[in-house]
Amino acid sequence: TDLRIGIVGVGAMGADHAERVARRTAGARLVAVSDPDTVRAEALATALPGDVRMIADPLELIADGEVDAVILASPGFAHAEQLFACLEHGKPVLCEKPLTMDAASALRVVEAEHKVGRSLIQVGFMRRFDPEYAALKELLASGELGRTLMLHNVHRNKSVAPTFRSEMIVRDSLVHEVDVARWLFDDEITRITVHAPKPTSLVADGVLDPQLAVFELANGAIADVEVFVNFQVGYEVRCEAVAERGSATIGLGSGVLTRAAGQWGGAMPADFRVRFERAYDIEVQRWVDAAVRGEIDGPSAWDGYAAAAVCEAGIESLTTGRPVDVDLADKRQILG
Ligand code: ISE
Repeated sequence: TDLRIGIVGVGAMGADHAERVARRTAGARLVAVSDPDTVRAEALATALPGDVRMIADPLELIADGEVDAVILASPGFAHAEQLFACLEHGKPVLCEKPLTMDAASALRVVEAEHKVGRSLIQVGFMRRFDPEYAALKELLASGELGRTLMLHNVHRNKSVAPTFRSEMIVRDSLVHEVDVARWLFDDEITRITVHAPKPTSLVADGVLDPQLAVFELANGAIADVEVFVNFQVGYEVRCEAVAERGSATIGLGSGVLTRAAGQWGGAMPADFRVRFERAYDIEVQRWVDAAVRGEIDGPSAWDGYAAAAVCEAGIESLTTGRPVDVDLADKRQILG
């Protein structure tokens, strides 16, 4: 029997996941959607195949007896309460990033899950499922290039909503590279510095876009990230890992690269739903398969917490201009 899934929040990402679950995830069935914009949710429920109910109240959807598992694609500020509800009802949940808005609330989520005694929370750091990132991880882990010394990352959006201010750029965009760095190095980030040049003239006063972040890892490695969410051209995510005996770059062109008439290049995707479509498909399929077994198969609540702790320090660095040490709880003390 199919895993019956309810989706909370059907904005861009939630609607994309709704399509995915309803049409192309094996062993899963979309049974309910929820959104403060009930008209939008109702329209989506009607348009999708199968019997999809619109349940206005997200907590009601989570508690619903017909919902076996939940995808949270609501805004970050709504996550904490909804995650606690999923834990209370013992429901597996794939939670889009950020896990919560700050380190303290994220740690409370980790502790509450630990009390339940089962891994119910997986965080939507989908890059880990992107075939290019996965190949990069495998190459680095093989040791073929020696020890990895540095990462250079570029993360650009075509544009974002005006509500996407400086802190959101850290918490909602840069957070992906926080996870990528922790994952590729299999280590924690101990210090972060976030610089900002004079902003692009295309954002409102006070918005620091682009930003340039530097992460220092416990093992002595360093990662830098340019994050620029109003790049205008298209969506672009690149990562170059520099190791002792070579470097490896991914994200150079997710389509056909042409060389002609003294130029080279190709098309650029408009946003992450296009660039990471395969990653999201794999992420959701593996989450569904694991949920049926009562497990998770991807970034854990701890990973979401660790990222929140780095982002919180990053926001402080962005405002002070100084490096900020990351205050991370002792994993063994929390999880035993
Ligand atoms: C968006 O919320 C995402 O999560 C995307 O993956 C990221 O690239 C983008 O910058 C965010 O706006």
